[in-house]
Amino acid sequence: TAEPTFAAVDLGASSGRVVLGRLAGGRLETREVHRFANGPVPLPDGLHWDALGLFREVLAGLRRAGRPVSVGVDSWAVDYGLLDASGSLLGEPFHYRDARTDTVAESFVDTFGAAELFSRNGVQFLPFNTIFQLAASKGAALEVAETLLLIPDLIGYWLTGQVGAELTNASTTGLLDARDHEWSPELARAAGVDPALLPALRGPGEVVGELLPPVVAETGLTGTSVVAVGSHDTASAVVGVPARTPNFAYVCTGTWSLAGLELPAPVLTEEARRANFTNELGVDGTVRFLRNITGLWLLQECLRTWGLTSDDLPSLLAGAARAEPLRAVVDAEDTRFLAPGDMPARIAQACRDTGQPVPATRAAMVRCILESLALAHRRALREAAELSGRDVDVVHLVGGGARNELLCQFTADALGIPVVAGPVEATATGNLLVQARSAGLAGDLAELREIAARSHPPTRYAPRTSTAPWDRALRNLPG
Ligand code: LFR
Repeated sequence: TAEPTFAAVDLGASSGRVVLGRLAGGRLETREVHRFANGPVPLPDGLHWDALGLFREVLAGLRRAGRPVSVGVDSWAVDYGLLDASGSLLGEPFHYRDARTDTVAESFVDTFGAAELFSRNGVQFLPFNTIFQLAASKGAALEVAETLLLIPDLIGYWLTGQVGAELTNASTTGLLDARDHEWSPELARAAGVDPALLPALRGPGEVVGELLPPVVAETGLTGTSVVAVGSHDTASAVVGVPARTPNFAYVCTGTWSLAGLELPAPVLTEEARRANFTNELGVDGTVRFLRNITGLWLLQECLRTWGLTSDDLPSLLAGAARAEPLRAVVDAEDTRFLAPGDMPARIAQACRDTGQPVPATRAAMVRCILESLALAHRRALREAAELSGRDVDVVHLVGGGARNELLCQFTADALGIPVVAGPVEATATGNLLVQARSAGLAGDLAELREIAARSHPPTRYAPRTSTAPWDRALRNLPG
């Protein structure tokens, strides 16, 4: 048919995909045309991303994309590539799980002042924030670098030759001023870099540029432009939340769980800082007031340690469903779970440290992980509501975890309010909807969400139990 199509490139920390979408009858029809694995690559100088490999997969996906009007790129946040004066990439980008920021981040905060930093950038303390990665950089690359490009902007540059910094992702760096939404030269200098390294900002919906001739030759696409979307995957995922009422909270699940609220303005109070909340920018001037929770990374790393794959998940989850409830829980925000490694051993140690029984079987371990995530979702969402003075009557759980029935049910049970699950591909959905709007086919955020709701009828999980056992379990967690 004649409806225009759009292509979303969505790069997650464990997998990437290219998804086509078009609006038909007020619904977004989507089709995944390419999916590929992603993950950290250990090199002698630390953990990296295979950025060139990712770009090759992007091209392979676009080759199967038909004739899209535009392409939008989103990915995980904070990581970047450096370009020299001729536009060459100076080394493979570091992975945010690399250990080089471990001590630097804390000493940076001590010197600068935690309260001072938060009052300027409004960002949660995570050791891998771009500002700390830059402060931790050694090597010659930074000395000759002319331009820093966040991952989606790097892919955008390779597609079009145009440089820029998309706003939602820029807001995760810790280098953006939380009030005027401009780069902060003082923060850049504090991180030891020339503010000129940071390219001009651009907002979701703006045209990035046209495909370069080698890209056209490789993909066969002519007349396709690249459009900036909410290039932080979480920004796109929140656009794709099928909320129909204002008092909603969300949990964007995947490698991470991002649990919080959409607000019209940042919460920059001392209480919000102490509770380690972040104020990331969303599409249309919204603020994502949320906390990062380690997420399904806990499960992914267990599978890897056990030599299993996602094919083994259904039987593990069936076992977890039969395991004893709330025998042991861990703090899913503990930074000890950040680096790749033997996750079952770390979880066992965390249980010992808090005087709880160590999960004795794999099924018990999986149950412990899912209940710990549910508890962390509850804690973050209740605090978000309190700190912002918002009521929450429904939680939208989107992303990969939406197909995990136990995770959805436990989250509803722990919070005592309904969880509405889906879409699984909320990020690609939000990416595509912003492109469709840029082409003049949709209106405000509420309308985009209405389209999302019509397109992917979500599954509702009502709380089954009282929250009392969860209240008790919470006492086993530090803090
Ligand atoms: C989720 C996410 C989070 C960000 C983390 C690291 O994929 O983008 O929002 O804090 O990855 O970049």
